[in-house]
Amino acid sequence: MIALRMDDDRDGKLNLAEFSIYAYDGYKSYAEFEPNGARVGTKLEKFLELDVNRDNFLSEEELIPMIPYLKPGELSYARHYTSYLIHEVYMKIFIFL
Ligand SMILES: [Ca+2]
Ligand SMILES: [Ca+2]
Repeated sequence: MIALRMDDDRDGKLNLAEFSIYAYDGYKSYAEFEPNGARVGTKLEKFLELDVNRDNFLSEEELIPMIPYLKPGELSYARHYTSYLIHEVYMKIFIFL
């Protein structure tokens, strides 16, 4: 879904260049207007923060925190989808405990 629109080299993931071009600017312009003003990190800081498995690429799963910034028109959908995924993760954690 989201990654594919931004995935210039079509490897299914975003590298730092693709992230910078397609995701970071949108993130930055929205994040700067957030009322509870979290600090807006640099491209590299944000990229490394999102790259949970440290393979230097962002998968669709790793881009989930960016969805509200990437698709503002679909914010309610994104929120719903994210809370669904969070629920799924909690259920898996619960099962493994
Ligand atoms: Ca790519
Ligand atoms: Ca990664």
